[in-house]
Amino acid sequence: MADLMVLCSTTPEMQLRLSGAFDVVYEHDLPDVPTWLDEHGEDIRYILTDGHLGLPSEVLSRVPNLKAVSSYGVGYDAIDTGKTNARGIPVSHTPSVLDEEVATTALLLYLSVMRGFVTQANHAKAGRWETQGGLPLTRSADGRKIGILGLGRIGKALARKLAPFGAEISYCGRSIQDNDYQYFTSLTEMARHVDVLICIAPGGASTHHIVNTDVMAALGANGVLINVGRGSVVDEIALASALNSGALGGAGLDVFENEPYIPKTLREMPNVVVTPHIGSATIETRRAMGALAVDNIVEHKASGKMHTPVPECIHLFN
Ligand code: NAP
Ligand code: 8YV
Repeated sequence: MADLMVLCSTTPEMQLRLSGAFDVVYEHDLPDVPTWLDEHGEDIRYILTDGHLGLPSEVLSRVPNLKAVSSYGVGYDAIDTGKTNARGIPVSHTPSVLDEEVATTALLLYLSVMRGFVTQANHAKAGRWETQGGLPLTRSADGRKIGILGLGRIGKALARKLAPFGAEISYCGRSIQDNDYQYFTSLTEMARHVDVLICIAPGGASTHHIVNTDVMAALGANGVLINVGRGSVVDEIALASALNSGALGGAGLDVFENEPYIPKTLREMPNVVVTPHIGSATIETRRAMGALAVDNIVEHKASGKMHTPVPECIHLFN
């Protein structure tokens, strides 16, 4: 009788530990999850998922005895914590262990867009340097004004990594913080002030499309937008239009509104660098995230506690 359902992909290390603590059923082994749950859902006590898959309502509604959910990732906008809280089910995620990796991804996108790195590399690899000569000059990534939307754990790691590039950092969020960076309450005002806007804010209703046409216009024709937070934060249609018209100078995107779909216009523009949601995707960081995701449900089974519950469900442990 399986007591743990795994919805997300897992590493061999995670599978080994899970099999020692639970009777595991993997979603990918089932021809049809809802049909299987209609028969066995009462036995499921734990679910392991990730930030992409979240907790589908057709799963949650079929597991009446669910005790806890562990998500293999820090962003949990795909999990309806209102619904899980209403049933007294705690949710955990994997904060902190991926900060440096995701910040490095943002930095790579920033440097790539400013220096036209992907276009330049493709030009050289395709042998076009010999036949067509060099490409136009690019823009320096040194000494720029950079605005961070979402100066949280990852945003702070990114600000630190930008310091050696002489970046002048400002940030926008719901609250002012105790640091030396310049704070903006208005995202449009910050966009007007900076050369580059880097988004590392969570998804969800409160951030949906907050990077809109006005924000892109404020960044301007030489402005650059980088998004490593969630695709839903940026109005993707407005972005394609701003880049097409030249109202915005360039973009570096790791996250998209309808992943894994990336609009063709964004894929084809030379001033846009796209990556397939690889912010945390290294062996080392996924190992740390996997260990924490497993620790959370193993601990819950042993003691009823979790190491890193999401803030919305902390009260369930009091
Ligand atoms: P965090 O420490 O909670 O930081 C989130 C920041 O966003 C905070 O500074 C918060 O500041 C700000 N924020 C939250 N809601 C906001 C709103 N409505 N308007 C403006 N700012 C808002 O989270 P984190 O660990 O740094 O992770 C941030 C996000 O990165 C995750 O939620 C996830 O979506 C994304 N992520 C992406 C990847 C990837 O592979 N690309 C990997 C990991 C994480 P205030 O509270 O002051 O508003
Ligand atoms: C992962 C992420 O790709 O942690 C997050 O919020 O977006 C990424 O680290 C995702 O959670 C799947 O594991």
